[in-house]
Amino acid sequence: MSRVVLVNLASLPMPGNQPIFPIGLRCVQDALDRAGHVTRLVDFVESPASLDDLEWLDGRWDVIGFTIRNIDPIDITCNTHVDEYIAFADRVRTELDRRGLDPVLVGGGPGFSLFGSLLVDRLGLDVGVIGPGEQAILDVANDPLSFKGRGSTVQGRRHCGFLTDTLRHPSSLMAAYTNAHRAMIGVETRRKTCYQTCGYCPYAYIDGENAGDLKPMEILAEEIVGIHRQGFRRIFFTDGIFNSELRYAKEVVGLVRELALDGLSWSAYFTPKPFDDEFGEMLQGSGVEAVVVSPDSLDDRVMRNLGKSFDTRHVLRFLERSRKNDLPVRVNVVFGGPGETRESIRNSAEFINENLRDDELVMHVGYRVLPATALARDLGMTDDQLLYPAFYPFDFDVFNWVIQDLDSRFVTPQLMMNLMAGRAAARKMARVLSAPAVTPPTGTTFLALAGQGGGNGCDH
Ligand code: B12
Ligand code: SF4
Repeated sequence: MSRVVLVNLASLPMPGNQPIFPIGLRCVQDALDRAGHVTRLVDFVESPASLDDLEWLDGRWDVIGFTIRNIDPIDITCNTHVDEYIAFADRVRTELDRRGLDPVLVGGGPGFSLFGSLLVDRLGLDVGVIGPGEQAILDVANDPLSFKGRGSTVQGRRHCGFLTDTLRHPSSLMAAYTNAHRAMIGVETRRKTCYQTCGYCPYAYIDGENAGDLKPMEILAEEIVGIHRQGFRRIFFTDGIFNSELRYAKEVVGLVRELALDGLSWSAYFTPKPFDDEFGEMLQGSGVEAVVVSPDSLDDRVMRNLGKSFDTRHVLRFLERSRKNDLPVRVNVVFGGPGETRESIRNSAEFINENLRDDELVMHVGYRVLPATALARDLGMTDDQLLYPAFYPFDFDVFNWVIQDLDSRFVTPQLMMNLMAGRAAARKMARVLSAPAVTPPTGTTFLALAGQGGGNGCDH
């Protein structure tokens, strides 16, 4: 039996951070608890004082686990969170030295997984876990000393408990997060890597090896009812794509409808394909708050460049079905992708002007390049160069073209804020030093963007 303290670094007060309920860390803690280890979860939203006094360090822990959810801030104009994580880890290590304590330090989480080796090094950790954490943390807890001083990462593995164990979160932690305005909690339904291959997306890498496990409906029902009982009214199903397996997605929607929990609403990332009439009809009245799709561009050539497995015809059909069933739709578009030109912006804007209602467009400019993606490979950039936000090179005129081409009804204060944030982030970035492996379309003056600052325009 080991003593393990788990620290939610996503709850640190940092510019551009809005902490959300730490479900990943709770999965890890639940696995440890069930195996008989002694655990404590430290969350600075739940107990802000723990940040100042670090009293939890006195617990004679064998293992300290840190979760890093986001590398990049929500606000594109804020700098990275990495410096705050490094400073906090330094502080913890200094305090441990002062107390003569030497537990094994472990890192994990989705943001951490993207830059595992770099972060092990920069945070001075003993070991980092890439992907699902339950089995790996059990390995560490079962024999902490064998992980001391490794300075490397291990790959997470499939966790069978996902199929059998109901997650029941502690009331005090739940209460800390239900207090937030319009609080939303994540719920996992599947452990399955997304089958699509969007060029900017690292999900397959983050999710790691998994057997495509689908959570049984009775366990999902217990989790949702428990969450509702503790006061949450909004849930987000955390799948890469909620409806990539339509049959299972229909079961989940059927379950939410059947539970009919008072005031409960939900959302998720959807794809326009597969999406049939029956699914559209089921969604109506299910409490779905937003059917979010991410074509990212509405120009077929750029969509192909991005690696999308559907085109504008599928988006049109999806919109028709949504209209028929009165579904609240959100369409994510990120201008400035590979091969974006004056003409492709015009095509996308035309599609938007003709087919979207005023409140349906969510728009950003600039693709944050992440490790283990096709964009990173195209640019030949190393993880080191990507740790501080770097954008895929795009023509700076994109900002003007978007304003020129979109109907004025879309040029809202929110859209202007996104554009200004994108511009501000872009200005802060330096020229890429190494010559990118991509050839920009002729006739465009590309600004090569990399270096400190910025953020990601796209979270899916
Ligand atoms: C669902 C989701 C959302 C939902 C969250 C809903 C909610 N209330 O929970 C919404 C849409 C709100 C969202 C928003 C954002 N997101 Co998001 N999101 C995701 C997504 C798809 C799944 C995350 C998830 O909950 N998974 C399920 C849980 C159970 O898994 P997990 O957290 O990964 O935990 C497992 C392991 O990581 C590991 N683990 C976790 N902690 C620890 C600790 C230790 C010690 C160990 C050993 C292991 C370990 O074990 C866990 C169990 O197996 C991921 C992509 C992905 N595939 O992971 C992006 C992702 C996490 N998001 C990301 C980003 C950037 C954002 C935003 C900043 C985007 C924006 N600009 O607005 C915001 C920030 C939100 C916030 N306030 O923090 C990035 C983070 C990396 C980065 N680039 O910084 C990701 C990775 C996507 C990407 N672009 O690559 N997001
Ligand atoms: S962006 Fe969405 S659809 Fe594309 S690969 Fe990633 S999870 Fe799959």
